[in-house]
Amino acid sequence: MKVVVSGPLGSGKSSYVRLLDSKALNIEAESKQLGFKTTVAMDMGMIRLNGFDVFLFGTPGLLHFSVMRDIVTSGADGVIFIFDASQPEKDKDAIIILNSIRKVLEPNTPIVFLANKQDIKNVRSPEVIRAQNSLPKEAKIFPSSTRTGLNVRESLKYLVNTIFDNYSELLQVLRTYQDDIKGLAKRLNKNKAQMRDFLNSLEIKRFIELDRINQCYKVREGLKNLI
Ligand SMILES: Nc1nc2c(ncn2[C@@H]2O[C@H](COP(=O)(O)OP(=O)(O)OP(=O)(O)O)[C@@H](O)[C@H]2O)c(=O)[nH]1
Ligand SMILES: [Mg+2]
Repeated sequence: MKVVVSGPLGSGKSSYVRLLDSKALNIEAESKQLGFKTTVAMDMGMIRLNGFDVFLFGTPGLLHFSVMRDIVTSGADGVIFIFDASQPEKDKDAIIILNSIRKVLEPNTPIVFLANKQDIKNVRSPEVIRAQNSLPKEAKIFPSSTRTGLNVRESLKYLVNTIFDNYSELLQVLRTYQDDIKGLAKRLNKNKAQMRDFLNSLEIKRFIELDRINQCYKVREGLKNLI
C-alpha cells in the first residue's frame, strides 16, 4: 500500500516519514535561497503494520517542484496532508498543493490532515485550520507534532484503516475467487488485459500474492483493521 505524505514547505513531511521509519531515505539539498535543507525529490520509508507493508512517500514542499510532487503522488492509496499550525502564511501554498495533488489522485482517495507543530505554544488548533481553509466538517484533522511524535502513528493507523474499509468489499470478492480468476473477471466485468493490470496492481499494493504458473492468487493474511 502506498501512502503519500504531502503539505507545504517545512511543515514536517520528512520528519513524519523519518519518525515512522528511522532508515527512511530523504533526497534533500541545501537551498542557498532558503538557507536550509529541503526535500528536492522525495522521502521514502517503509513501515510494517500487522505484518503488512506500508510504503511512505514524502513529497517536496517547494511550490515549483510540482512535476516531482505529481510523480510521487501518483498511485497513492491514501494521503497524510500536513498543515503547519505555527505558520498561517503557508496555508496559501498548502491549498495550491492540495488542489494539485487531488488532480493526480484517484477519486475518493482518503486524505487525513495534520495540524502539525503542536509542541509550539499558541499554535492553531485543527478547528481553526479547518475554518481558515474551508476543509469539510467530516475531514479528519489530527493535532500533531513530528517533533514529539504526537499522533504520528495514530494518524497513519487511522488512514490505513480507512483505506482497508474502502477496500473491504473488494477483498471479500477477491477471497471468494482465489482459485477462479476467470470467475473473478466475469464478476468484475473485466477483459483479459484489464484483469492483468488489475491483479498486478493488487500485487504491487501487497493485497494479494499472485501465482502466475497455476493462474491463481491468495489474498494476504493480516489485511484487517489496525487496533
Ligand atoms: N517545533 C516543531 N518543529 C518541527 C516539527 N516538525 C518539523 N519541524 C521542523 O521544521 C523544519 C522542517 O521539517 P521537515 O520535516 O524537513 O519538513 P518538510 O515538510 O519535509 O520540509 P520540505 O521538504 O522542505 O518541504 C525542521 O527544522 C524541523 O526540525 C514539529 O512538529 N514541531
Ligand atoms: Mg522534506
